[in-house]
Amino acid sequence: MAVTDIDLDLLRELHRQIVTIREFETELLHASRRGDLADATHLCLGQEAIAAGTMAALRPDDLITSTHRGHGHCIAKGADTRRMMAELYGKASGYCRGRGGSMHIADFSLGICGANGIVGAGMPIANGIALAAMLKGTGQVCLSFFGDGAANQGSFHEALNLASIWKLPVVFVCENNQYAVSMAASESMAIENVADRAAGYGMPGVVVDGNDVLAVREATTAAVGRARTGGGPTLLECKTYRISGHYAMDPDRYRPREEKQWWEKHNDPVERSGQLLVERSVSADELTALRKRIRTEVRDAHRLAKDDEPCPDTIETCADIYTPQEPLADSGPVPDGSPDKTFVEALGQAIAEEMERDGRVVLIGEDVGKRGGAFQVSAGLMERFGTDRVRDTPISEAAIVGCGVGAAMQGLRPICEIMFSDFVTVAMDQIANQAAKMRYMFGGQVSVPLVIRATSGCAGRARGAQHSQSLEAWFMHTPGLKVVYPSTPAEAKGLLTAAIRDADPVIFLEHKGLLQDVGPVPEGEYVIPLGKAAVKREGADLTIVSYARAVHIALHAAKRLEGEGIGVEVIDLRTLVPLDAQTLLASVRKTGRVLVLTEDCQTAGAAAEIIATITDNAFDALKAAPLRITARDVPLPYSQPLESCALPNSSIVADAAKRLVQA
Ligand SMILES: Cc1ncc(C[n+]2csc(CCOP(=O)(O)OP(=O)(O)O)c2C)c(N)n1
Repeated sequence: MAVTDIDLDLLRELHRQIVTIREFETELLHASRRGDLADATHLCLGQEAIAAGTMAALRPDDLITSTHRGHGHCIAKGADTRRMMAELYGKASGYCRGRGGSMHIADFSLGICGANGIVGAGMPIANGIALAAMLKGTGQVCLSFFGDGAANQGSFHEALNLASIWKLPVVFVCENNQYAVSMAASESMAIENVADRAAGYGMPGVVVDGNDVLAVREATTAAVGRARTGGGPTLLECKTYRISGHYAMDPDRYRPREEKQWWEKHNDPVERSGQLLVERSVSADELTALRKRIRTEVRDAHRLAKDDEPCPDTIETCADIYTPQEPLADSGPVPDGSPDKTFVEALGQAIAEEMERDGRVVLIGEDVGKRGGAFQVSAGLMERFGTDRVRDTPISEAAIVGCGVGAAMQGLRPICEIMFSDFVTVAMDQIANQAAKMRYMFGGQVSVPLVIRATSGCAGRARGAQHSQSLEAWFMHTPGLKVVYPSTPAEAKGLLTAAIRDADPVIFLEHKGLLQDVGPVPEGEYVIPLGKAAVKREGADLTIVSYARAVHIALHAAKRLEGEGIGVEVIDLRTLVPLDAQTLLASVRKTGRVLVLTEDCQTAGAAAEIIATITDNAFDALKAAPLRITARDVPLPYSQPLESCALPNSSIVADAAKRLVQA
């Protein structure tokens, strides 16, 4: 399209945005050089036209995920530079109340669904955002920005594939500034263009001059139009160059000086967009005045943020990790006459009832649909609720969980199934860096009501080290997650129902050794609020604290000890985060002796944390040092005798309990 055909006001606006980004980033560069700013400030100098050009193709309610180099995206999407500056200075009036900083600016009211400090992480999340838009029928499109370096991350490949097969309304925008820190794109890829990879995922790949704002706008308009009308994703590669170092204080010795100078002198987006206005008879004086005005505005914003805005109150240090919510009503004991069900059936019932009750609940995972889940938990749900809400995925754990994160942020209630908890390793960034941190990092702007279900523990079926591990301690160690691990079919139903209704990310572990257990399960709505332990057996001499299958080992040992005149109280924690310290400590105060039993291994494990809670709060009540019986610190072996030797059993527990009572 010829420049004469473009609305002059639009050209002015594009140039204004480009200049604003340039002035903002230049101001930050100077502030960093003076030592005023954190050095993890990544500037997008030289890349401004991509932000302005892409955003000009969007509706105001369209959405974006951004990167560590995301100031320009935020400004072009309408963010307030004063609040951005305040965030960069860690001030209370910043976008994330000082908790996010340069790499985590978000404004959900403007559709800025978060910049991201993890290279490549935004793309799976964008899929979830787009999925929510698609299922809600809003017509929104999500742009997901990333760099040439990020195109070598697994998350890129998983996300593009999933977006393509699900025809999600997303546009993947690669800002190819030709370097990932010091590594040139030509060294990190064996092909010329990132966009060439689109062919492998069955979507259009488009290369555009990223310093030509109108070309960027035109290409984005086409891609957005395609996405909005059900045509699916596009990979849009904008070729550009960052004219500053990787971060503000980067000495940047790895790029030829002449190369930098060429881009600065001959391909500067500010000059080029200004030239478009000159061609439309806008005077040089007007452009100079505009730049001066913007510079003053940016400097005022900077001064205000640095000198005048207050820091957050330290009382806020631990705010917004979890979402404040009304406590759920406890359905109470299992009614007499409740029909017997397996653990698997109880889980399936909880999901089905919640899907029936709440149209926002969707199930995502490998084989969850046609096959009914690896363990048959979701059998029949695809037929009942349709393929929109029960979604089979490729084997792409990071894409599955990332999709859940994005969809949850946009108001769905996704349940992501990971077949075996051992496989969460592949999705751990999305769990620990994204789901767990979003709410806090973005200053409480957003909640992530996501359930990640995974079978866990050892079923005694010789599944070996990569299908048997107990990984609850990893999740307990991650602020922002809740961790649930039930021991009976009824509790599986009640707790999963509560997990799905919870506003925060919940890791819901299903012990493989319990899946075929049978027990009474209430019909209809049945809720056990998270964070409530159960006293499974009362006793006066010793408390055994446990959860999941180990509870049954504890009960077995307790029964044996009863014959020997030892009264054992068994506490089933049911939820590890939040931990019901009240029930735990009340029992310890009553018996004065405690044994913590887990199938988790010992070092830095769940048992250590539970014991620390006891000694921190009830040391005075203890008649003997607390004891822990755990799995040995080994990857679980395959051979049956070895596997048994690695795990606790009721004889070991009973013997230890006797010693403890006699101590
Ligand atoms: C998963 C991950 N690995 C490494 C880093 C450190 N890191 C931050 S930015 C960056 C380079 C990213 O390059 P690219 O994707 O091309 O974006 P650019 O910085 O060029 O905008 C690296 C390696 C990170 N933040 N996250």
